[in-house]
Amino acid sequence: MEEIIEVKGREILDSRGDPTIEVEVKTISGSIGVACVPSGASTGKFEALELRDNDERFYGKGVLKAIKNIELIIAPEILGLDVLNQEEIDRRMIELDGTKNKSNLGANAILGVSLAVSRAASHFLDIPLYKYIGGFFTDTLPVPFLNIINGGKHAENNLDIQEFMIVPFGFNSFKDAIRASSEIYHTLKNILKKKELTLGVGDEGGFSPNLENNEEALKLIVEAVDEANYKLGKEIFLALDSAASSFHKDGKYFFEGKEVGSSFMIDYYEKLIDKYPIISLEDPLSEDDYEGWKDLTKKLKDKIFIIGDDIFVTNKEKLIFGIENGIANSILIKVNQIGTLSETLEVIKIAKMNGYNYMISHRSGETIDSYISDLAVGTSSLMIKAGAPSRGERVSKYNRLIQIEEEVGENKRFGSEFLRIKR
Ligand code: 2PG
Ligand code: MG
Repeated sequence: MEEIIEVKGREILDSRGDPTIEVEVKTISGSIGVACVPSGASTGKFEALELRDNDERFYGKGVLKAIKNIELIIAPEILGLDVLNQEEIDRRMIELDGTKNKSNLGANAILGVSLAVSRAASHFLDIPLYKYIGGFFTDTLPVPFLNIINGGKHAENNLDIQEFMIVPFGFNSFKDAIRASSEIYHTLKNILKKKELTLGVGDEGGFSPNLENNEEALKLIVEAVDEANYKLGKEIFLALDSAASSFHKDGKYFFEGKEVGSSFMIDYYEKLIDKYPIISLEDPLSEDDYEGWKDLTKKLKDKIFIIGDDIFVTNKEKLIFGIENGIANSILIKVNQIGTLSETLEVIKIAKMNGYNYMISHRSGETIDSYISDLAVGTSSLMIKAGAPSRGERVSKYNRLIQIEEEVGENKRFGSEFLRIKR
């Protein structure tokens, strides 16, 4: 038993310069856990609610109400509880809030406390966070998905698809995978420069040029991989997050200047994956387009990871609905979509039990907190995405994984699960 004696919240800035919450939890013998809350831009309709002040400060984006909820409502309820009892603490916060989407206290308030509690617990036990989450034998590093060209709501350019990622899994270690990614990123920069395209970046650190169409982004990446002397389809694969809800309205997709239906989009993706070594499609269709998702899943489920983000919002009921209806074969995991560590772990367990893969993910608005890196190792996740190999709030995640790899030792299993996928 290790009593919680203090819970404090403070308003800090995230990578977009908007306010977010940092929480500090202290225990009786002096262990401290600090955690920061991320924030999305292309958010799913059914995500847990991020409580904002909506007043004149920060153009309405202040989080003082959520901090007040932490200090005046949550703290009195959990002071004196055992910091090691994560489930009980999370359950109490969920009950205190009393709503389905945490709109009363704010999912940002609840999540900050939940994550900080787990960190304080790991410090008290003097073990790394990934071991606290996953047990003593967790030792597998996830394959990183690095978003090197940004579009959609994350950039001011004309690309409809939000994320164009490289997936370096043909390497012996995480460290080597990151080295390759960084070299490709810099080669891509040179290519853009030569073509007199902008070198400006989007929210996740990837370049954000205006291009003729979405496929051009893939062509540029292919060129960069080649010029950096890596083997496409062997060492480096590709992945997309379309975030398709953001270009879908009234049952239609507004894609590359045309108004099209889901069958057009499915054809488009089928052609792309025939042409390029694409290993996953995230949110290829809108969160409302269930029939389209079923169709696409039937056609592509044995070839690639089909990852549900906005359609599942890290929510148990939504995932179960998806499993029962043949929607996707993988789920994106974002802690702030659901709001507590315990519920996040429960969703991952359901995915595992049903043969769904899962990818741990950052948000487009981040801080330097690398919690998700420990979460990925702690849950033995095959995959993590944390943006480009550039900018502090992105590289903090990759750098933490480099540290963890050093601790657990390089591991032959790095990326090996991917090899099971037939292409
Ligand atoms: C996504 C995420 C993270 P956002 O769509 O997967 O890349 O973006 O945080 O804006 O929802
Ligand atoms: Mg997404």
